Amino acid sequence: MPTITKNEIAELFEAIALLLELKGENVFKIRAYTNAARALETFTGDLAKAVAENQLGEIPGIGKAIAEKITELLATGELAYYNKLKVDFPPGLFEMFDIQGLGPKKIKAVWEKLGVTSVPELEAACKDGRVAELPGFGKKTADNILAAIEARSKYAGRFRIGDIAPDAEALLEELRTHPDVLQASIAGSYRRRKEIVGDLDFIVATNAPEEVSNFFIKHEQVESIIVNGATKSSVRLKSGIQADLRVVKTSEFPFALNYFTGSKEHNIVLRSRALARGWTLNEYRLEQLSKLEGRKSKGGAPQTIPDVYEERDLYRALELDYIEPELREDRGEIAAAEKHELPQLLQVENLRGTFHNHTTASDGKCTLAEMADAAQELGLQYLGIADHSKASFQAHGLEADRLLAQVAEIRELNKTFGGHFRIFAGVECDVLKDGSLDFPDEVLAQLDYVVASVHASFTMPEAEMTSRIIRAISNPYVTMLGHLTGRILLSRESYQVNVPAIIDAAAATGTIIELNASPWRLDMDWRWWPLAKEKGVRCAINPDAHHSSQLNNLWFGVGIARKGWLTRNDVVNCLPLGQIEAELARKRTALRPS
Ligand code: DGT
Ligand code: CA
Ligand code: CA
Ligand code: ZN
Repeated sequence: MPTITKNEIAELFEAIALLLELKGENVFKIRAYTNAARALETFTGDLAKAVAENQLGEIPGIGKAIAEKITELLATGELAYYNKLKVDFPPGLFEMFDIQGLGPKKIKAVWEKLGVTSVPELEAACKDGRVAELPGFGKKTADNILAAIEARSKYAGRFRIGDIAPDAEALLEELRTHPDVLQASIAGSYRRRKEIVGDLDFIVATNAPEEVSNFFIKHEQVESIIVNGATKSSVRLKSGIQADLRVVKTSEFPFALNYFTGSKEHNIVLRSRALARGWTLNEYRLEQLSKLEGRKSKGGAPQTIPDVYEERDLYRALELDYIEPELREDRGEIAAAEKHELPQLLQVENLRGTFHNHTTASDGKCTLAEMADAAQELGLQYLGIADHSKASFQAHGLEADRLLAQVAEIRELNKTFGGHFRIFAGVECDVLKDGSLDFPDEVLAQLDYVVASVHASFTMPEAEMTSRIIRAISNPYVTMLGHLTGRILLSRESYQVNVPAIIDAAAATGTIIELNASPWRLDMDWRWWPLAKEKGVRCAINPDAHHSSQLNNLWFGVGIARKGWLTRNDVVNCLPLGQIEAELARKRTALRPS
Protein backbone atom coordinates (compact mmCIF):
# COMPACT_ATOMS: atom_id res chain seq x y z
CA MET A 1 0.00 0.00 0.00
CA PRO A 2 1.39 3.45 -0.86
CA THR A 3 2.16 5.40 2.25
CA ILE A 4 1.76 9.13 2.22
CA THR A 5 1.84 11.03 5.46
CA LYS A 6 -0.42 13.78 6.68
CA ASN A 7 2.44 16.27 6.41
CA GLU A 8 3.25 15.23 2.86
CA ILE A 9 -0.37 15.82 1.90
CA ALA A 10 -0.24 19.22 3.58
CA GLU A 11 2.91 20.10 1.62
CA LEU A 12 1.30 18.99 -1.61
CA PHE A 13 -1.68 21.26 -0.92
CA GLU A 14 0.70 24.14 -0.28
CA ALA A 15 2.34 23.42 -3.62
CA ILE A 16 -1.03 23.38 -5.36
CA ALA A 17 -1.89 26.72 -3.77
CA LEU A 18 1.36 28.18 -5.13
CA LEU A 19 0.69 26.87 -8.62
CA LEU A 20 -2.86 28.19 -8.58
CA GLU A 21 -1.52 31.55 -7.52
CA LEU A 22 0.95 31.46 -10.40
CA LYS A 23 -1.93 30.75 -12.74
CA GLY A 24 -3.77 33.76 -11.33
CA GLU A 25 -6.68 31.66 -10.05
CA ASN A 26 -9.24 33.25 -7.75
CA VAL A 27 -8.29 33.73 -4.16
CA PHE A 28 -11.03 31.52 -2.70
CA LYS A 29 -9.89 28.51 -4.64
CA ILE A 30 -6.30 29.11 -3.50
CA ARG A 31 -7.34 29.58 0.09
CA ALA A 32 -9.21 26.26 0.09
CA TYR A 33 -5.83 24.55 -0.31
CA THR A 34 -3.86 26.62 2.17
CA ASN A 35 -6.65 26.21 4.72
CA ALA A 36 -6.68 22.47 4.13
CA ALA A 37 -2.90 22.34 4.61
CA ARG A 38 -3.21 24.20 7.94
CA ALA A 39 -6.09 21.96 9.00
CA LEU A 40 -4.03 18.85 8.30
CA GLU A 41 -1.04 20.20 10.20
CA THR A 42 -3.10 20.63 13.34
CA PHE A 43 -5.31 17.56 12.92
CA THR A 44 -4.20 15.03 15.51
CA GLY A 45 -6.56 12.15 14.66
CA ASP A 46 -6.02 9.18 12.36
CA LEU A 47 -6.49 10.31 8.77
CA ALA A 48 -6.97 6.82 7.30
CA LYS A 49 -9.64 6.13 9.89
CA ALA A 50 -11.40 9.40 9.10
CA VAL A 51 -11.45 8.38 5.41
CA ALA A 52 -12.71 4.88 6.16
CA GLU A 53 -15.52 6.28 8.27
CA ASN A 54 -16.31 8.97 5.74
CA GLN A 55 -15.64 11.68 8.30
CA LEU A 56 -13.02 13.81 6.55
CA GLY A 57 -15.60 16.52 5.87
CA GLU A 58 -16.05 16.92 9.63
CA ILE A 59 -12.55 18.32 9.99
CA PRO A 60 -12.83 22.11 10.02
CA GLY A 61 -11.17 23.59 6.93
CA ILE A 62 -11.69 20.51 4.75
CA GLY A 63 -14.50 20.72 2.22
CA LYS A 64 -15.92 18.03 -0.03
CA ALA A 65 -13.56 18.55 -2.99
CA ILE A 66 -10.50 18.47 -0.75
CA ALA A 67 -11.80 15.43 1.10
CA GLU A 68 -11.97 13.57 -2.22
CA LYS A 69 -8.39 14.52 -3.01
CA ILE A 70 -7.18 13.29 0.38
CA THR A 71 -9.01 10.02 -0.20
CA GLU A 72 -7.33 9.63 -3.60
CA LEU A 73 -3.89 10.42 -2.14
CA LEU A 74 -4.26 7.92 0.66
CA ALA A 75 -5.45 5.23 -1.73
CA THR A 76 -2.97 5.75 -4.58
CA GLY A 77 -0.19 7.94 -3.23
CA GLU A 78 -0.81 10.31 -6.14
CA LEU A 79 -3.16 13.05 -7.18
CA ALA A 80 -4.23 13.24 -10.82
CA TYR A 81 -5.30 16.87 -10.41
CA TYR A 82 -1.81 17.89 -9.25
CA ASN A 83 -0.03 15.90 -11.96
CA LYS A 84 -2.15 17.64 -14.57
CA LEU A 85 -1.67 21.05 -13.02
CA LYS A 86 2.13 20.66 -12.96
CA VAL A 87 2.37 20.09 -16.70
CA ASP A 88 1.67 23.75 -17.44
CA PHE A 89 4.82 24.89 -15.64
CA PRO A 90 8.50 24.59 -16.55
CA PRO A 91 10.08 22.11 -14.09
CA GLY A 92 12.81 24.59 -13.09
CA LEU A 93 10.17 26.88 -11.67
CA PHE A 94 9.57 24.57 -8.70
CA GLU A 95 13.10 25.11 -7.43
CA MET A 96 12.39 28.81 -7.21
CA PHE A 97 9.82 28.14 -4.50
CA ASP A 98 12.69 27.20 -2.20
CA ILE A 99 14.31 30.60 -2.45
CA GLN A 100 13.60 32.66 0.60
CA GLY A 101 11.63 35.82 0.02
CA LEU A 102 10.49 34.81 -3.46
CA GLY A 103 6.73 34.36 -3.39
CA PRO A 104 4.38 33.32 -6.22
CA LYS A 105 3.78 36.92 -7.35
CA LYS A 106 7.46 37.56 -7.93
CA ILE A 107 8.02 34.18 -9.55
CA LYS A 108 5.13 34.89 -11.89
CA ALA A 109 6.61 38.27 -12.78
CA VAL A 110 10.11 37.01 -13.62
CA TRP A 111 8.68 34.09 -15.53
CA GLU A 112 6.19 36.06 -17.62
CA LYS A 113 8.12 39.29 -18.09
CA LEU A 114 11.69 37.97 -18.33
CA GLY A 115 11.10 34.38 -19.43
CA VAL A 116 13.07 33.13 -16.42
CA THR A 117 12.29 29.44 -15.79
CA SER A 118 15.07 28.23 -13.50
CA VAL A 119 17.26 29.31 -10.60
CA PRO A 120 20.44 29.82 -12.72
CA GLU A 121 18.47 32.01 -15.16
CA LEU A 122 17.12 33.97 -12.23
CA GLU A 123 20.63 34.45 -10.86
CA ALA A 124 21.81 35.79 -14.22
CA ALA A 125 18.82 38.13 -14.48
CA CYS A 126 19.56 39.51 -11.00
CA LYS A 127 23.20 40.10 -11.89
CA ASP A 128 22.61 41.86 -15.22
CA GLY A 129 20.04 44.22 -13.73
CA ARG A 130 16.92 42.93 -15.50
CA VAL A 131 15.24 41.89 -12.25
CA ALA A 132 15.88 45.29 -10.63
CA GLU A 133 14.11 47.00 -13.54
CA LEU A 134 10.89 45.06 -13.17
CA PRO A 135 8.03 47.11 -11.73
CA GLY A 136 7.75 46.49 -7.98
CA PHE A 137 11.24 44.96 -7.71
CA GLY A 138 14.13 47.46 -7.55
CA LYS A 139 17.80 46.95 -6.81
CA LYS A 140 17.29 45.99 -3.17
CA THR A 141 14.91 43.16 -4.05
CA ALA A 142 17.27 41.89 -6.75
CA ASP A 143 20.16 41.92 -4.26
CA ASN A 144 18.08 40.05 -1.67
CA ILE A 145 17.15 37.38 -4.20
CA LEU A 146 20.80 37.01 -5.16
CA ALA A 147 21.83 36.63 -1.53
CA ALA A 148 19.14 33.99 -1.01
CA ILE A 149 20.35 32.05 -4.07
CA GLU A 150 23.91 32.15 -2.76
CA ALA A 151 22.85 30.97 0.72
CA ARG A 152 20.99 28.11 -0.94
CA SER A 153 24.04 26.80 -2.79
CA LYS A 154 26.26 27.31 0.25
CA TYR A 155 24.05 24.95 2.25
CA ALA A 156 23.51 22.43 -0.55
CA GLY A 157 24.48 18.90 0.43
CA ARG A 158 24.22 19.63 4.14
CA PHE A 159 21.37 18.49 6.31
CA ARG A 160 20.08 19.33 9.77
CA ILE A 161 20.25 16.20 11.92
CA GLY A 162 16.56 16.61 12.79
CA ASP A 163 15.53 16.47 9.16
CA ILE A 164 17.26 13.18 8.44
CA ALA A 165 17.05 11.38 11.80
CA PRO A 166 13.67 9.69 11.14
CA ASP A 167 14.93 8.25 7.81
CA ALA A 168 18.27 7.25 9.29
CA GLU A 169 16.76 5.48 12.28
CA ALA A 170 14.14 3.71 10.17
CA LEU A 171 16.74 2.45 7.71
CA LEU A 172 19.03 1.33 10.52
CA GLU A 173 16.20 -0.56 12.18
CA GLU A 174 15.43 -2.38 8.91
CA LEU A 175 19.08 -3.27 8.43
CA ARG A 176 19.31 -4.55 11.99
CA THR A 177 16.33 -6.85 11.57
CA HIS A 178 17.40 -8.13 8.14
CA PRO A 179 18.03 -11.90 8.43
CA ASP A 180 21.49 -11.69 6.80
CA VAL A 181 22.72 -8.87 9.03
CA LEU A 182 24.82 -9.84 12.04
CA GLN A 183 25.54 -6.32 13.30
CA ALA A 184 24.59 -2.88 12.02
CA SER A 185 25.28 0.67 13.08
CA ILE A 186 25.28 4.20 11.75
CA ALA A 187 28.73 5.76 11.82
CA GLY A 188 30.00 9.17 10.66
CA SER A 189 28.87 12.58 11.79
CA TYR A 190 25.39 11.25 12.54
CA ARG A 191 26.76 8.91 15.19
CA ARG A 192 28.82 11.78 16.57
CA ARG A 193 25.52 13.75 16.74
CA LYS A 194 26.78 16.66 14.72
CA GLU A 195 24.14 19.35 14.22
CA ILE A 196 24.74 19.23 10.46
CA VAL A 197 25.33 16.02 8.58
CA GLY A 198 26.82 15.69 5.09
CA ASP A 199 25.93 12.07 4.40
CA LEU A 200 24.90 8.94 6.30
CA ASP A 201 27.33 6.07 6.81
CA PHE A 202 25.93 2.61 7.56
CA ILE A 203 28.23 -0.22 8.63
CA VAL A 204 27.00 -3.81 8.50
CA ALA A 205 28.63 -7.11 9.45
CA THR A 206 27.40 -9.98 7.33
CA ASN A 207 28.36 -13.24 5.65
CA ALA A 208 26.07 -12.41 2.74
CA PRO A 209 27.33 -9.06 1.43
CA GLU A 210 25.46 -9.24 -1.86
CA GLU A 211 22.06 -9.84 -0.28
CA VAL A 212 22.53 -6.96 2.15
CA SER A 213 23.78 -4.57 -0.54
CA ASN A 214 20.85 -5.46 -2.76
CA PHE A 215 18.42 -4.89 0.06
CA PHE A 216 19.98 -1.48 0.66
CA ILE A 217 20.05 -0.21 -2.91
CA LYS A 218 16.50 -1.40 -3.58
CA HIS A 219 15.04 0.13 -0.44
CA GLU A 220 11.92 2.25 -0.95
CA GLN A 221 13.67 5.29 0.55
CA VAL A 222 16.25 5.17 -2.25
CA GLU A 223 15.84 7.61 -5.10
CA SER A 224 18.89 6.69 -7.17
CA ILE A 225 21.96 4.46 -6.98
CA ILE A 226 25.35 6.19 -7.05
CA VAL A 227 27.71 3.23 -6.56
CA ASN A 228 26.94 -0.46 -6.25
CA GLY A 229 30.15 -2.24 -5.33
CA ALA A 230 31.14 -5.42 -3.53
CA THR A 231 31.92 -3.80 -0.19
CA LYS A 232 30.56 -0.29 -0.63
CA SER A 233 27.28 1.00 -1.99
CA SER A 234 26.14 4.60 -2.16
CA VAL A 235 22.66 5.82 -2.83
CA ARG A 236 20.77 9.07 -2.84
CA LEU A 237 17.72 8.89 -0.58
CA LYS A 238 14.45 10.57 -1.46
CA SER A 239 15.13 13.11 1.28
CA GLY A 240 18.13 14.26 -0.82
CA ILE A 241 20.88 12.96 1.44
CA GLN A 242 23.50 10.47 0.27
CA ALA A 243 23.80 7.23 2.24
CA ASP A 244 26.85 4.97 2.13
CA LEU A 245 26.75 1.34 3.15
CA ARG A 246 29.87 -0.64 3.97
CA VAL A 247 29.61 -4.41 4.39
CA VAL A 248 32.35 -6.14 6.36
CA LYS A 249 33.05 -9.40 8.18
CA THR A 250 32.21 -9.65 11.86
CA SER A 251 35.90 -9.56 12.80
CA GLU A 252 36.29 -6.28 10.89
CA PHE A 253 33.17 -4.63 12.30
CA PRO A 254 34.68 -2.80 15.31
CA PHE A 255 37.46 -1.39 13.13
CA ALA A 256 35.14 -0.28 10.35
CA LEU A 257 32.70 1.21 12.83
CA ASN A 258 35.49 3.08 14.56
CA TYR A 259 37.14 4.30 11.37
CA PHE A 260 33.94 5.48 9.70
CA THR A 261 32.64 7.13 12.85
CA GLY A 262 35.56 9.51 12.73
CA SER A 263 36.16 12.24 13.10
CA LYS A 264 39.04 12.16 10.71
CA GLU A 265 41.12 14.14 13.23
CA HIS A 266 40.29 11.67 16.00
CA ASN A 267 41.25 8.75 13.71
CA ILE A 268 44.61 10.29 12.97
CA VAL A 269 45.48 10.43 16.66
CA LEU A 270 44.37 6.82 17.19
CA ARG A 271 46.46 5.68 14.26
CA SER A 272 49.56 7.39 15.59
CA ARG A 273 49.05 5.71 18.97
CA ALA A 274 48.92 2.38 17.17
CA LEU A 275 52.12 3.21 15.29
CA ALA A 276 53.87 4.06 18.53
CA ARG A 277 53.11 0.51 19.67
CA GLY A 278 54.47 -1.02 16.50
CA TRP A 279 51.04 -1.60 14.95
CA THR A 280 49.11 -0.27 12.02
CA LEU A 281 45.42 0.58 12.36
CA ASN A 282 43.05 0.79 9.40
CA GLU A 283 39.34 0.34 8.73
CA TYR A 284 39.64 -3.47 8.75
CA ARG A 285 42.12 -4.43 11.43
CA LEU A 286 44.97 -3.74 13.77
CA GLU A 287 48.17 -5.54 12.72
CA GLN A 288 51.90 -5.64 13.30
CA LEU A 289 53.93 -3.26 11.25
CA SER A 290 56.08 -5.06 8.72
CA LYS A 291 59.79 -5.26 9.61
CA LEU A 292 60.56 -2.45 7.23
CA GLU A 293 57.96 -0.07 8.66
CA GLY A 294 58.63 -1.32 12.16
CA ARG A 295 61.90 0.51 12.11
CA LYS A 296 60.08 3.74 12.66
CA SER A 297 58.39 2.65 15.87
CA LYS A 298 60.11 3.58 19.05
CA GLY A 299 60.73 1.41 22.07
CA GLY A 300 62.17 -1.82 20.76
CA ALA A 301 60.10 -4.91 19.92
CA PRO A 302 56.45 -4.38 18.87
CA GLN A 303 53.85 -5.34 21.46
CA THR A 304 51.45 -8.27 21.00
CA ILE A 305 48.09 -7.21 19.62
CA PRO A 306 45.20 -7.85 21.99
CA ASP A 307 41.93 -9.34 20.66
CA VAL A 308 39.39 -6.77 19.56
CA TYR A 309 35.72 -7.80 19.50
CA GLU A 310 34.17 -4.38 19.97
CA GLU A 311 35.23 -0.73 19.85
CA ARG A 312 35.86 -0.70 23.57
CA ASP A 313 38.61 -3.31 23.10
CA LEU A 314 40.29 -1.15 20.49
CA TYR A 315 40.48 1.81 22.87
CA ARG A 316 41.75 -0.49 25.61
CA ALA A 317 44.45 -1.83 23.25
CA LEU A 318 45.57 1.76 22.73
CA GLU A 319 45.58 2.28 26.52
CA LEU A 320 42.62 4.61 26.48
CA ASP A 321 39.30 4.65 28.31
CA TYR A 322 36.36 4.17 25.97
CA ILE A 323 35.53 7.43 24.19
CA GLU A 324 31.87 8.05 23.38
CA PRO A 325 31.25 8.90 19.70
CA GLU A 326 29.99 12.41 20.53
CA LEU A 327 33.42 13.30 21.96
CA ARG A 328 35.47 12.12 19.00
CA GLU A 329 36.30 15.54 17.62
CA ASP A 330 39.94 15.81 18.71
CA ARG A 331 39.13 18.41 21.30
CA GLY A 332 41.06 16.91 24.19
CA GLU A 333 39.22 13.60 24.48
CA ILE A 334 42.33 11.47 23.88
CA ALA A 335 44.34 13.14 26.64
CA ALA A 336 41.37 12.85 29.02
CA ALA A 337 40.87 9.18 28.13
CA GLU A 338 44.53 8.50 28.82
CA LYS A 339 44.28 10.09 32.27
CA HIS A 340 40.89 8.47 33.06
CA GLU A 341 39.38 11.94 33.18
CA LEU A 342 36.54 11.65 30.69
CA PRO A 343 33.23 12.90 32.05
CA GLN A 344 30.29 10.56 32.67
CA LEU A 345 28.14 12.02 29.89
CA LEU A 346 24.52 12.99 30.35
CA GLN A 347 21.90 10.52 29.13
CA VAL A 348 18.32 11.09 27.97
CA GLU A 349 17.07 9.04 30.94
CA ASN A 350 18.64 11.56 33.35
CA LEU A 351 16.19 14.31 32.35
CA ARG A 352 13.37 14.98 34.80
CA GLY A 353 11.69 17.92 33.14
CA THR A 354 12.17 20.79 30.76
CA PHE A 355 11.48 24.48 30.16
CA HIS A 356 10.71 26.76 27.22
CA ASN A 357 7.70 25.31 25.46
CA HIS A 358 4.87 27.05 23.68
CA THR A 359 1.11 26.53 23.68
CA THR A 360 -1.84 27.79 21.65
CA ALA A 361 -1.73 30.90 23.86
CA SER A 362 1.07 32.17 21.58
CA ASP A 363 2.33 30.32 18.49
CA GLY A 364 2.17 26.72 19.73
CA LYS A 365 -0.16 24.17 18.17
CA CYS A 366 -1.21 22.33 21.34
CA THR A 367 -3.04 23.39 24.48
CA LEU A 368 -1.57 23.53 27.94
CA ALA A 369 -3.32 20.28 28.87
CA GLU A 370 -2.08 18.52 25.72
CA MET A 371 1.48 19.61 26.38
CA ALA A 372 1.25 18.45 29.99
CA ASP A 373 -0.13 15.06 28.91
CA ALA A 374 2.70 14.58 26.41
CA ALA A 375 5.34 15.50 29.00
CA GLN A 376 3.92 12.93 31.44
CA GLU A 377 3.79 10.39 28.64
CA LEU A 378 7.55 10.92 28.22
CA GLY A 379 8.03 10.23 31.92
CA LEU A 380 8.91 13.82 32.84
CA GLN A 381 8.06 15.17 36.30
CA TYR A 382 7.61 18.77 35.24
CA LEU A 383 7.10 20.95 32.20
CA GLY A 384 7.95 24.62 31.84
CA ILE A 385 5.66 26.73 29.68
CA ALA A 386 7.20 29.87 28.20
CA ASP A 387 4.97 31.46 25.61
CA HIS A 388 6.09 34.54 23.72
CA SER A 389 5.78 38.05 25.14
CA LYS A 390 3.95 40.90 23.44
CA ALA A 391 6.85 42.30 21.40
CA SER A 392 6.81 39.06 19.38
CA PHE A 393 3.50 40.08 17.84
CA GLN A 394 4.03 37.87 14.79
CA ALA A 395 4.06 34.89 17.20
CA HIS A 396 0.92 36.17 18.99
CA GLY A 397 2.99 37.18 22.02
CA LEU A 398 1.03 37.62 25.23
CA GLU A 399 0.06 40.90 26.87
CA ALA A 400 0.51 40.96 30.65
CA ASP A 401 -3.15 40.22 31.39
CA ARG A 402 -3.26 37.16 29.13
CA LEU A 403 0.02 35.96 30.59
CA LEU A 404 -1.28 36.27 34.14
CA ALA A 405 -4.49 34.50 33.11
CA GLN A 406 -2.32 31.66 31.84
CA VAL A 407 -0.46 31.60 35.16
CA ALA A 408 -3.79 31.21 36.98
CA GLU A 409 -4.81 28.44 34.58
CA ILE A 410 -1.53 26.65 35.25
CA ARG A 411 -1.97 26.91 39.01
CA GLU A 412 -5.47 25.38 38.68
CA LEU A 413 -4.28 22.60 36.40
CA ASN A 414 -1.44 21.79 38.80
CA LYS A 415 -4.02 20.96 41.50
CA THR A 416 -5.25 18.09 39.34
CA PHE A 417 -1.87 16.34 39.23
CA GLY A 418 -1.82 15.41 42.90
CA GLY A 419 1.80 16.47 43.33
CA HIS A 420 3.20 13.92 40.87
CA PHE A 421 3.66 16.37 38.08
CA ARG A 422 3.92 20.10 37.83
CA ILE A 423 3.72 22.79 35.19
CA PHE A 424 6.00 25.74 35.82
CA ALA A 425 4.63 29.08 34.68
CA GLY A 426 7.18 31.07 32.72
CA VAL A 427 7.48 33.30 29.71
CA GLU A 428 9.87 33.66 26.81
CA CYS A 429 10.35 37.36 27.35
CA ASP A 430 11.71 39.41 24.47
CA VAL A 431 14.94 41.27 25.06
CA LEU A 432 14.22 44.69 23.59
CA LYS A 433 16.69 46.64 21.52
CA ASP A 434 18.25 48.41 24.51
CA GLY A 435 18.47 45.26 26.61
CA SER A 436 15.42 46.05 28.69
CA LEU A 437 12.73 43.38 28.99
CA ASP A 438 9.30 43.24 27.43
CA PHE A 439 7.62 43.04 30.88
CA PRO A 440 8.21 45.00 34.10
CA ASP A 441 9.62 43.20 37.13
CA GLU A 442 6.19 43.22 38.85
CA VAL A 443 4.87 40.93 36.11
CA LEU A 444 7.97 38.75 35.93
CA ALA A 445 7.91 38.29 39.72
CA GLN A 446 4.60 36.44 39.43
CA LEU A 447 6.14 33.72 37.28
CA ASP A 448 8.12 30.66 38.34
CA TYR A 449 10.90 31.48 35.90
CA VAL A 450 11.76 33.61 32.87
CA VAL A 451 13.55 32.77 29.63
CA ALA A 452 14.94 35.92 27.98
CA SER A 453 15.42 35.78 24.20
CA VAL A 454 16.43 38.09 21.37
CA HIS A 455 13.87 37.89 18.56
CA ALA A 456 14.33 41.19 16.72
CA SER A 457 16.90 43.90 15.89
CA PHE A 458 19.53 41.34 14.90
CA THR A 459 21.76 43.70 13.01
CA MET A 460 23.80 45.66 15.49
CA PRO A 461 27.55 45.72 16.13
CA GLU A 462 28.93 42.93 18.30
CA ALA A 463 29.70 45.16 21.28
CA GLU A 464 26.21 46.59 21.29
CA MET A 465 24.51 43.18 20.99
CA THR A 466 26.73 41.82 23.75
CA SER A 467 25.91 44.60 26.19
CA ARG A 468 22.23 44.37 25.23
CA ILE A 469 22.16 40.70 26.28
CA ILE A 470 24.28 41.29 29.38
CA ARG A 471 21.89 43.99 30.49
CA ALA A 472 18.97 41.61 30.04
CA ILE A 473 20.51 38.77 32.03
CA SER A 474 21.52 41.15 34.80
CA ASN A 475 17.83 41.33 35.69
CA PRO A 476 17.28 39.11 38.76
CA TYR A 477 14.10 37.65 37.28
CA VAL A 478 15.79 36.33 34.14
CA THR A 479 16.33 32.70 35.07
CA MET A 480 17.81 31.65 31.78
CA LEU A 481 19.00 33.02 28.46
CA GLY A 482 17.22 31.53 25.41
CA HIS A 483 18.97 30.54 22.14
CA LEU A 484 22.05 32.67 22.72
CA THR A 485 23.18 33.29 19.13
CA GLY A 486 19.84 33.34 17.33
CA ARG A 487 21.14 31.15 14.52
CA ILE A 488 18.78 29.09 12.38
CA LEU A 489 20.86 26.20 11.04
CA LEU A 490 21.40 26.24 7.27
CA SER A 491 19.31 29.35 7.01
CA ARG A 492 20.29 32.28 9.18
CA GLU A 493 23.70 32.98 10.64
CA SER A 494 24.11 33.97 14.25
CA TYR A 495 23.94 37.67 14.99
CA GLN A 496 27.22 39.30 16.04
CA VAL A 497 27.78 38.53 19.71
CA ASN A 498 30.73 37.89 22.02
CA VAL A 499 29.89 34.46 23.41
CA PRO A 500 32.67 34.24 26.02
CA ALA A 501 31.63 37.63 27.42
CA ILE A 502 28.03 36.39 27.73
CA ILE A 503 29.24 33.21 29.43
CA ASP A 504 31.19 35.33 31.94
CA ALA A 505 28.15 37.49 32.60
CA ALA A 506 25.96 34.41 33.04
CA ALA A 507 28.45 33.09 35.57
CA ALA A 508 28.57 36.41 37.43
CA THR A 509 24.78 36.79 37.60
CA GLY A 510 23.89 33.12 38.16
CA THR A 511 21.95 32.93 34.91
CA ILE A 512 21.36 29.53 33.33
CA ILE A 513 22.16 29.29 29.62
CA GLU A 514 19.70 27.39 27.48
CA LEU A 515 20.68 24.62 25.16
CA ASN A 516 17.83 25.09 22.70
CA ALA A 517 17.16 21.57 21.48
CA SER A 518 15.16 22.46 18.40
CA PRO A 519 17.06 20.85 15.52
CA TRP A 520 16.80 24.19 13.72
CA ARG A 521 18.84 25.89 16.43
CA LEU A 522 20.90 23.63 18.74
CA ASP A 523 22.02 26.87 20.32
CA MET A 524 24.24 27.46 22.39
CA ASP A 525 26.60 25.52 20.14
CA TRP A 526 28.33 22.44 21.61
CA ARG A 527 31.78 23.94 21.08
CA TRP A 528 31.09 26.53 23.83
CA TRP A 529 29.75 24.26 26.57
CA PRO A 530 33.13 23.17 27.97
CA LEU A 531 33.95 26.83 28.57
CA ALA A 532 30.55 27.50 30.17
CA LYS A 533 31.01 24.47 32.41
CA GLU A 534 34.48 25.60 33.41
CA LYS A 535 33.05 28.99 34.42
CA GLY A 536 30.34 27.29 36.49
CA VAL A 537 27.41 28.16 34.22
CA ARG A 538 24.57 25.65 34.30
CA CYS A 539 22.67 24.41 31.29
CA ALA A 540 18.94 23.93 30.68
CA ILE A 541 18.04 21.69 27.76
CA ASN A 542 14.86 23.07 26.26
CA PRO A 543 12.93 21.60 23.33
CA ASP A 544 11.31 24.94 22.36
CA ALA A 545 8.35 22.73 21.45
CA HIS A 546 5.58 24.33 19.45
CA HIS A 547 3.76 20.98 19.34
CA SER A 548 3.59 18.19 21.91
CA SER A 549 5.47 15.88 19.52
CA GLN A 550 8.43 18.29 19.59
CA LEU A 551 9.15 17.49 23.22
CA ASN A 552 11.15 14.74 21.54
CA ASN A 553 13.62 17.45 20.49
CA LEU A 554 15.16 16.74 23.88
CA TRP A 555 16.92 13.81 22.20
CA PHE A 556 18.84 16.20 19.93
CA GLY A 557 19.60 18.46 22.86
CA VAL A 558 21.10 15.60 24.82
CA GLY A 559 23.31 14.71 21.84
CA ILE A 560 24.64 18.27 21.76
CA ALA A 561 25.08 18.39 25.55
CA ARG A 562 27.13 15.20 25.31
CA LYS A 563 29.22 16.76 22.55
CA GLY A 564 29.73 19.63 24.98
CA TRP A 565 31.12 17.23 27.63
CA LEU A 566 28.17 17.86 29.97
CA THR A 567 27.14 15.51 32.78
CA ARG A 568 23.90 15.29 34.71
CA ASN A 569 25.35 17.69 37.28
CA ASP A 570 25.75 20.41 34.67
CA VAL A 571 22.16 20.27 33.43
CA VAL A 572 19.46 21.71 35.68
CA ASN A 573 16.65 19.71 34.19
CA CYS A 574 18.16 16.58 35.70
CA LEU A 575 17.01 17.87 39.09
CA PRO A 576 13.85 16.18 40.34
CA LEU A 577 10.72 17.92 41.46
CA GLY A 578 11.41 19.09 44.99
CA GLN A 579 14.89 20.34 44.08
CA ILE A 580 14.33 22.18 40.82
CA GLU A 581 12.14 24.82 42.54
CA ALA A 582 15.09 26.12 44.55
CA GLU A 583 17.28 26.18 41.44
CA LEU A 584 14.70 28.32 39.62
CA ALA A 585 14.41 30.68 42.56
CA ARG A 586 18.13 30.89 43.32
CA LYS A 587 19.08 33.90 41.23
CA ARG A 588 16.09 36.06 42.05
CA THR A 589 16.55 35.39 45.77
CA ALA A 590 20.25 36.21 45.62
CA LEU A 591 20.00 39.33 43.45
CA ARG A 592 16.63 40.79 44.38
CA PRO A 593 16.94 44.22 45.94
CA SER A 594 15.57 43.91 49.47
P1 DGT B 1 29.93 14.37 7.02
O1 DGT B 1 29.40 13.15 6.33
O2 DGT B 1 30.57 15.32 6.11
O3 DGT B 1 28.92 15.02 7.89
O4 DGT B 1 31.09 13.92 8.04
P2 DGT B 1 31.63 12.47 8.36
O5 DGT B 1 32.51 12.61 9.55
O6 DGT B 1 30.51 11.49 8.46
O7 DGT B 1 32.56 12.17 7.13
P3 DGT B 1 32.48 11.12 5.93
O8 DGT B 1 31.11 10.61 5.70
O9 DGT B 1 33.17 11.76 4.79
O10 DGT B 1 33.41 9.94 6.43
C1 DGT B 1 33.06 9.16 7.54
C2 DGT B 1 34.25 8.95 8.41
O11 DGT B 1 35.23 8.20 7.70
C3 DGT B 1 34.98 10.20 8.84
O12 DGT B 1 34.39 10.80 9.98
C4 DGT B 1 36.33 9.67 9.15
C5 DGT B 1 36.52 8.57 8.14
N1 DGT B 1 37.31 9.07 7.04
C6 DGT B 1 36.87 9.42 5.83
N2 DGT B 1 37.91 9.84 5.06
C7 DGT B 1 39.01 9.75 5.83
C8 DGT B 1 40.39 10.03 5.63
O13 DGT B 1 40.82 10.47 4.57
N3 DGT B 1 41.24 9.82 6.67
C9 DGT B 1 40.80 9.35 7.86
N4 DGT B 1 41.65 9.17 8.84
N5 DGT B 1 39.51 9.08 8.08
C10 DGT B 1 38.63 9.27 7.08
CA1 CA C 1 29.05 11.00 6.81
CA1 CA D 1 30.28 9.09 3.90
ZN1 ZN E 1 12.52 32.03 20.91
